Amino acid sequence: MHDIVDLRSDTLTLPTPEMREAMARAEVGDDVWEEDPTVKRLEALAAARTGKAAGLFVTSGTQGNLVSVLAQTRAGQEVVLDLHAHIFNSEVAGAAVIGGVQMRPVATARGFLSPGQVQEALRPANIHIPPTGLICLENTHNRHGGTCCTPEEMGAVAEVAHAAGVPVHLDGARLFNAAVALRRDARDFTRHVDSVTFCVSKGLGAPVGSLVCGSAGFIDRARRVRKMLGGGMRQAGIIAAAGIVALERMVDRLAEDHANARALAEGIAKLPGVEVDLATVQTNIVIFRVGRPGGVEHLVSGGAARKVKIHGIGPTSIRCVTHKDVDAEDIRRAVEALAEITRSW
Ligand code: TLP
Repeated sequence: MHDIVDLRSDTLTLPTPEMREAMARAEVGDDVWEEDPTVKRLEALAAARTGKAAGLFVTSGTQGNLVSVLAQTRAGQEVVLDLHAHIFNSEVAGAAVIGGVQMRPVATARGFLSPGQVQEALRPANIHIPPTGLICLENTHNRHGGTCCTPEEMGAVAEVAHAAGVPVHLDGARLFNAAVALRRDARDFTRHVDSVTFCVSKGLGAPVGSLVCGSAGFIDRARRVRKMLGGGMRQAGIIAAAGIVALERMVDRLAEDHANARALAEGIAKLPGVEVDLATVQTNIVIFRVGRPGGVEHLVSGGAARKVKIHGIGPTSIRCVTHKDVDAEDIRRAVEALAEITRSW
């Protein structure tokens, strides 16, 4: 039980005592010179966990995605992705600003492009038309409520892209949530893609950082792009040490977050004036709709007054994210707080 139940994001997780211990003890060097042994260990571990040849430690999921897009495209190309993809909506148009690529968003049912949609979006060779440079997938899908797609679904999409010579990037900020939820190895998902970003700073609890993984050639290019973006971090082993603990110790427990999200969603589903699609609650995110005008603000401020922090993500939607710093008792308190607010509607 915690004093404040903070459901705004899993990015709010605090490092564990074991992480702080590992950070204090970390052996470090200048990582731009590729001389930080702890960063190298984390990169090798990330590459192994995703079945790729090499890994690169980056500052954030946003930087990981940007580095991946820039390392695989050139200006004037088009990137095909879901309409609600984080890369399209929440990364400040970095790929367009810095990489000169055009985004081609496609509306999908659960956040996942189908093979047919990818086929349709691929551009023909024509002097007027921007060539397709990359397909981006997101698993789990944040804005669709933490939904997962299976490795087989990803494979079918990648097959279409690869047949056209187009690489595939996975924004796997919450890849391990998908792996735990579907009881599959992370490599089952990543074997279909050319590059992947995943975050150690979200549900896995590390204070900072994400990993980009792919072939050795891709990582060489990505390392150069990271430097261009100002992401050469010198004695970064201090933070990489926490990332190692995150990958070694914090993956399996994500199942608890998923159980808590389910309990939260079931509690919310019983409240008047709100609507939650329980089928989308597959991992640690619960998105629910509030029909009443001003209802989102009312719930967010009423929750805060009861020490339950939730996050409005639009005029009629609220997102709650479970994580290691929220337990089953906190979930009961959150449901009770929301019930109290909706009783007085
Ligand atoms: N998501 C954050 C916010 O930016 C919305 C959150 O609280 O969920 N891909 C996906 C799917 C993400 O959800 C996020 C972060 C990122 C990339 C970017 O990661 P960071 O925040 O490390 O740049």
